[in-house]
Amino acid sequence: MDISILGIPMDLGAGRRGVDMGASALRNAQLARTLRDLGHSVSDLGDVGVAIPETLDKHANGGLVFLEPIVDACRSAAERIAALPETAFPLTLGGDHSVSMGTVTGNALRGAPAGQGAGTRLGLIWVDAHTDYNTPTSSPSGNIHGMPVAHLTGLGDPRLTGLGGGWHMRPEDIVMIGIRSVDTREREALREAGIRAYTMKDVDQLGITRIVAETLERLGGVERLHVSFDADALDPGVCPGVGTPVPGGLTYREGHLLMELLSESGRVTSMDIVEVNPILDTHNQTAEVMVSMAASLLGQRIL
Ligand code: NNH
Ligand code: MN
Ligand code: MN
Ligand code: MN
Repeated sequence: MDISILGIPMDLGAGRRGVDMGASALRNAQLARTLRDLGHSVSDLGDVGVAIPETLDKHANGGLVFLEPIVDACRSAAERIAALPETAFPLTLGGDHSVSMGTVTGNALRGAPAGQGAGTRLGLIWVDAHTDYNTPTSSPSGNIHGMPVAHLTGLGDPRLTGLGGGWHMRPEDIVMIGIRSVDTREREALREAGIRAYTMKDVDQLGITRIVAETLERLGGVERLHVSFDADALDPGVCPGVGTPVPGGLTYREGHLLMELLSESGRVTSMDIVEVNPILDTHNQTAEVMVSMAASLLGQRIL
């Protein structure tokens, strides 16, 4: 496979500083070399430009923290990804999870003639402790990293919902896995939208194998699948370097099994790794675990 790595070193959407260094930590954990050793051809496209928070007015947009610079970074990321050849596998490195408004949009628009809406349908597998389905009005924090999925489906601030030039995700093409922290008004909106979300209770009861089988069946009519992997989906004991740790997460093996089974399906065409915060980490453990997750999704096997 031709893997294209693109960094989006942004922490403007998170409540704590440091996830902007996540892309660097992942590169430092031998991401490219690990994937080359699996036989892939890997090119690192470098980083998208992101504004420095200290140079900005945090509340220039009322309750929406750092809105304009987040829109700018997401737009740059979407443009870079949309321009990649259809055969490339974009592997995007956050940054906080608001980057996914740009990466998912860019992947949805790949293969489409410029300015003419989406190419083939994209399914979204959101691996996260959180559902990230807040809107500016429902969010308790104002942090945009808690809002990307809502905006991808067209709910929220028009400057963020407009990134795809009128394209939006269909809620029925979204599946979430690893969920264990949902805000009150977010829960209502999520139910209304009909998004399938597998909580940690579901992981305990059904197991990853059944969840992946159901997910692939639900997304059966979708040509391409994007995996957006928030490091906080894994248990904080496995991935301590995250800004909003929630106990009771996916084990190391559950994370790998999820990636291995998705890999075997042969249907995943792009991936994000987000929310890796080296400032809060222990000896880059979180970046190393996330590199190993990417390796499992991209073909690494035990035997
Ligand atoms: N739900 C909270 C919020 O909207 C926390 C979101 N934090 C995340 N999401 N890390 O993945 O502020
Ligand atoms: Mn997230
Ligand atoms: Mn987040
Ligand atoms: Mn999260």
